[in-house]
Formats: sequence, C-alpha cells, structure tokens
Amino acid sequence: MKNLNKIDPAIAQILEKELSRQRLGAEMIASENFVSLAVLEATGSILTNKYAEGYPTKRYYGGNEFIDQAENLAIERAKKLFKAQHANVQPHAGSQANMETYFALAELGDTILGFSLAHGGHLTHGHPVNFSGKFYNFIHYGVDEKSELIDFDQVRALAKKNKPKIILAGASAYPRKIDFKIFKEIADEMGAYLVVDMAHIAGLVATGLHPDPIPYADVVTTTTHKTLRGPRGAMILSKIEDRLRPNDNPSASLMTRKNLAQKIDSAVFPGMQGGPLEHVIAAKAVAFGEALQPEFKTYQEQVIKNCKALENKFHEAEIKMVSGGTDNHLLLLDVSKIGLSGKEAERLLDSVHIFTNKNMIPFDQRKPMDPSGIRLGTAALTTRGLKEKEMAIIANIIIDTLKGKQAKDSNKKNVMELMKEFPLYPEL
Ligand code: DSN
Repeated sequence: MKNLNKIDPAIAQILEKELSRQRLGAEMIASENFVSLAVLEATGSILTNKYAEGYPTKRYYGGNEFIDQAENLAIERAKKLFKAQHANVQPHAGSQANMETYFALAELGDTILGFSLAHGGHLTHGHPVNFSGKFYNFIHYGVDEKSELIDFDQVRALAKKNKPKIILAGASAYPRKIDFKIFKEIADEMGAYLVVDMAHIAGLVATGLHPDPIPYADVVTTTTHKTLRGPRGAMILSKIEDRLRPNDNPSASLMTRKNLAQKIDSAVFPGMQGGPLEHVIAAKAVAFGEALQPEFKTYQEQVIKNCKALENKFHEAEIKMVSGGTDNHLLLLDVSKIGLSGKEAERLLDSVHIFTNKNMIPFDQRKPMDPSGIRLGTAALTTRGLKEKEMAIIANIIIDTLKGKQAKDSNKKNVMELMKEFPLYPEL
C-alpha cells in the first residue's frame, strides 16, 4: 500500500484498521468469506480501467482483446464448475442477478412465488420495500410451524391458486438442504419457470455437498463471494432453450423470440447494466479455477463439519436452533429463549470479537431491526483453518456470552488469541 499511504493516508489507515479487525475477529457472518491473494490481486488490478459494454467479441468499445480472454475464461470455468449450459458472469451483485432474471422471464406486474424473507428468503425475493416487491406481484411461501422446514404443501397450494410465471427457490437464512426436484415438479405442473437463487450454498453445490439445482432450474442465480469464496459479485447460469417459449410469431417482441440464454444476456446488458466490472470478472475466473481443484471439496466438507460442531455444542447448552440444527454452512439461534433480542446478542458477540448478524426467525414476534435470532456461518472461519476443536471453543464463548448476557474481557482476549493462531493474509 505504498502509494495509498502516500496519496491518501486517511483511506490507507482505514484499510489497515479493517485488516486488523478481520485478523483479530472471529468472522461468523454466514454470507462472508476470505478470498485468496490471487483473487485479491485480480480484483485490485488494471482491468478496472477498461470499458467493455457488450460481450466477448461483441463489444461497444475497442481494445478488448485481453478482456475478452479473461471473461471467456470466467464463463467456461463457471459452466464447467456447475455443469451449466450457459453462464453470464457480468452481474455486479446478487440483487442485480435476480433483477435481471425476473426482467428476462416475466413482464412487470407478473406473479412470482418466492420464499418469505421472514422465514429465510431474501429482500430481492419480493419484499415490499425492494424493487422486486414493487415491480412484481410476489406471493410468499414459508416454513411449517412445527418442523421449520419449507412447507411444500403450501408451495403447491399457492402455486395452484396464483398461477405464478416464476417459482423462486433459494434462501439467505435456511439451515437445511433444499429439495429442488419438488420445486421443479410444482413448476412443471403450473407451467411456471423455476428459478433458484443459490447464493448461500453455491460452494456446497459446486462440490456435490448440497442437492444440485442446475438439472431442474431454468435459471440459477448466485453471488460469487459467499461459500463460493470469490470476489464480491454474482453470475447467472441458465439453460439455453426456453422451456416455456411461446410460439414464435412475427409480431412477438424481440425479447419473446430469443432463447433463454439470449434473454438473460439481453436483460443483463443492455437491459440493466452498463460497463461490466472486468477486474472482478477476472477475479471470478480465478475463484472458479480454485473451486475446480480437489482441495475446494475438502474445504467445503470442513465447512459443514464445523457447522455440525457448533450445532452439537448448542444442543448440549439447550440453545434453541431453528429447525433443530443444520445440514449446511449456517445455523440460526433463537436467542429470545435466553431473554435476549437478536440485536442485543449481535452487540454482545461483537464486543468479544465474534461477528454475526441479527436475523428474523420463522414466525418471529419481533421486528426486523431487532428480531429474535442471530445467524452464524462457518465458511470464513474454515477458510482460516479452524476445525471442530476450535469451533467448540468458539461455541463455548458464544454460549457463555449469551447466557451470561455480558461481554467478558477474558472471552474477547481468548477469541483474539485463538485467531492469532490462524494468521490471515500474513503476506499483506
Ligand atoms: N446479505 C446477504 C446475506 O447476508 O445473506 C444476502 O444478500
């Protein structure tokens, strides 16, 4: 950071402090991870200088010979990693990927059936404050009150009643495996598109540790920075043929006559986005290359083992977990049962350097800004090398902090000492 230190010491100091925070804290936000130095180098590279609106070989600017090579590598690696027919690696973020998918498949005002945010879905799955809830007629399914698992009877009944154009599966706070085959059956019964947002579980899907949505879904969206451990960004995977393509007719709009892959590409550019972030796309290529290596599967297996280790400890401590536990990279604690709100729990854990986020739990009686739960994930800590033994130590500190309702200095010290044993970016 020689130049940054000299030119802009204020920003340089903020970066230094953030690096120190990341190094000394236990990062348990389920959507975060630590990228490799190679991904970091590509993200911070001179590719940021280039305009490349359009797609490889079909750009609106000259000088894209090498940019095309990088974007093509990202596309080919994404397709290989997920055995997908088509990949668009340009979406800037998960929200854009979802927006572009709805734009490609539906008309404004069409009905979409998605997972309720309050039960584990996502803002872009039709929340009224989000573009999705404003532009489309979203209907929501949730989990069964007893099992806290997705209520497929409700999904089917709502689909029958509302005849959605799209059925949307996928979650940002759901600790169990999702059965995409049932979603596909329901979508077929209704003549609806099936779209899966696999942002949280993409790394698990890539390594065969979570049921694969690709064979079933027309379109799959994902961010690239969660369990997939790439740069902050997103992509859209799709089939090529449009399963629900209306009969071609000369008066059909240009969009209607395109196949699915073309519709997605047009929705991304020129539909929604301008110049793609080619430095980030190169970093996506690097991350997909890393995810194709055998070590990536070992890593994902450890992510799940680590989450199970947390689950065991919380079981022993009789802390209530949504759905009783986890079979992926995250779990949700209902802290209301120990007399705390999610906001208080998040703040207490922050004070002992364990970073989590407050989260709604199904049928929550509290408000989104101060809900009853917290969400914990193991993707980032596993990248640092922590295993079951260390997860048990962290779980004990979480339990002591939450049950004792106080942030003890000794717990903070122990977290920092533990994290020092797993150095983060020692090269920086
Ligand atoms: N913010 C992401 C998460 O934490 O799950 C979703 O956008």
